[in-house]
Amino acid sequence: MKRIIILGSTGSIGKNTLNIIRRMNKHFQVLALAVKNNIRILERQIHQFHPKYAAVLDIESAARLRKKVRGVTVLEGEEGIRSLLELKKADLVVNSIIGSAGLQYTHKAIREQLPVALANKESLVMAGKIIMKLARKNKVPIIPIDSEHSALFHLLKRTRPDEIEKIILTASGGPFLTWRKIDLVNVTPWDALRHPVWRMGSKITVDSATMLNKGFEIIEAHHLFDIDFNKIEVIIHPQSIIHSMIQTIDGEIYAQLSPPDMRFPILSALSFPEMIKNPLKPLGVEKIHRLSFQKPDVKKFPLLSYAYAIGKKGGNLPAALTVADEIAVKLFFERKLKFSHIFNKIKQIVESVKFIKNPDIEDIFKTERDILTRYSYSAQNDRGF
Ligand code: MN3
Repeated sequence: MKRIIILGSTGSIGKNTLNIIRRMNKHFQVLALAVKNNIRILERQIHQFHPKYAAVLDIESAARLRKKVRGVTVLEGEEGIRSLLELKKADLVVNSIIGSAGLQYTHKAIREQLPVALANKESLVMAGKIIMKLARKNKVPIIPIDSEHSALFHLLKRTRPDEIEKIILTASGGPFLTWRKIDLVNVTPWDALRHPVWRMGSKITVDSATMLNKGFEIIEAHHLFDIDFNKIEVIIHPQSIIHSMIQTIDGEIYAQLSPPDMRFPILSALSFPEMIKNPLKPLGVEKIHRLSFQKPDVKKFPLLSYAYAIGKKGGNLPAALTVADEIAVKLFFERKLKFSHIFNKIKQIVESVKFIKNPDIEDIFKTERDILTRYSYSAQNDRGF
């Protein structure tokens, strides 16, 4: 029986994780749940899963929850969430917090030698070098939940690093794949939120529309698998059936296929290093009539090549890119920034940051704080989970 802590349990990945745990309660047990402020859903989750601990980032919401639930210790604030990661009984933490707010908890979990099932890609985008080095030193596995990286994690198990010619990250292309560049100027948040294949949170859906999500995933893959940027390729695959591929030096290509349902990579992360029989219906290959692929249009989606460039420069710039995107997406939702101006806004913010070549974790947090302060963006209220 694995005892699991879920950070961000009321978000899309958090709910899918609980869905899997409910179906597989012989294997998994919820030890603690943490949320930003959605205590209405958290209360239901507490009644259903009986965790020993809960943590709520928002202090007033934590106080309200305490009056409503019994038999569960309710902690509060960032400190409260961090203290969950010190629980000696925990076997795994699922970090599904949204955005840069998730980094500190990934870092803390690894310091506490707690294995991490990582849905918060920002942790690796912002501080991949630091996180991976610490994980190696503390012998802590980081198991990706992001579907492409989950695919690669399994595909790469059977090969040596020198056998890899390249890895091929698939991308759905998002809602604007077939739109003309000129029509992207007047895109509304509503247009951007209509993702054709995946049902996800709103931030990642917009990132998918700009394709910066794929840019982040390139940086994530670079750190997670210690693979050169030049060996990472992106291919558009609108059906999202193949979640990624690897090409070995002998010219073979290996692919991983499953339905576009996050519960598949979640189950595989929860059960690692074991493999457990999946209660969900697997892909019926006989029902697939078409798998198509095309090269991404980097003119239409400039953030994709920009993310490559920022990833290669490294240092504190990928962290700046992450935070700049959070600000730009927020402005877009507030209708203060046009969709077609997201790229320039992000570029402008990243270029204003002082470059640090070999940052430590404090430099990363400082880079983040500096940008947020400049845009008077409140970390407590606006971000995460
Ligand atoms: Mn993905």
